[in-house]
Amino acid sequence: MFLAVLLWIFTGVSCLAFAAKRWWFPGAISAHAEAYDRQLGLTLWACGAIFVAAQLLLGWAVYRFRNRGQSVRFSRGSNRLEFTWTTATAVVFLGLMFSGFGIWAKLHFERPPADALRVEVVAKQFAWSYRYPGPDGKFGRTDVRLVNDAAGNPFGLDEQDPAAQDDIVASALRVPEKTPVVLTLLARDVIHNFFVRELRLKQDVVPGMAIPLSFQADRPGKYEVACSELCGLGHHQMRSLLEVMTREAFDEWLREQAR
Ligand SMILES: [Cu+2]
Repeated sequence: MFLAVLLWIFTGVSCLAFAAKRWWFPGAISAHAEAYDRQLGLTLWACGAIFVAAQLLLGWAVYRFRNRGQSVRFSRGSNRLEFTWTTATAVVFLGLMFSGFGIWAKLHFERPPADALRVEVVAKQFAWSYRYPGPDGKFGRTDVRLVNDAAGNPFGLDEQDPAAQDDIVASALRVPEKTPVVLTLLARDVIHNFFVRELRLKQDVVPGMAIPLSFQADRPGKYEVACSELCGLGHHQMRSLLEVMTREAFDEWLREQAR
């Protein structure tokens, strides 16, 4: 009896903890992030409903078959019940998987528009750097031998190349709101991970690979870019800023940098 009540209380408290949303994600700032949240909500509702039903039934079974001095009885189970709930579980599981897969695939496989803002990102122990092509719209040549952090050249920009001279290198990622952005993620040493909570985006950055990652942030503000792959002793310090700006503020910033 006591155990049954305890189970029901435990179930109620768990539901309340979720319903209160006291410890929840920071607000979503992109359509992808909102779709992702809806998918998570759907998964939580499906799992939550099954969890509550299972706990209530368990409590009921504990209560109903409590020891009242009766003789023991055994059940041989039911094939039909087994078949029904196994099938139902498979349908729910696959349904959730396929609807979630669509959100993931849209982000990673859909081609961004040709006029998307392109930014190169280089990750190294333990900092992020960002490169914009500058007014000519072209990324200049880089050479790994020219990489020099002390001189402010984390990309190894080759100043001999005219296209490189106007490239803008920054330590924060600034993007205009409601604009498609394509990042090219590069790593100089070990595996890092580009993670912005509000975008619900997380992508490994792997040495030797140029990994494209697109997003569109719709809400201006400042958000943390954190490295989300344990990459060494200074991993905890490896963070920078994503600043989503209004179109005018961004254009102004770009002009300022170009000067
Ligand atoms: Cu890292």
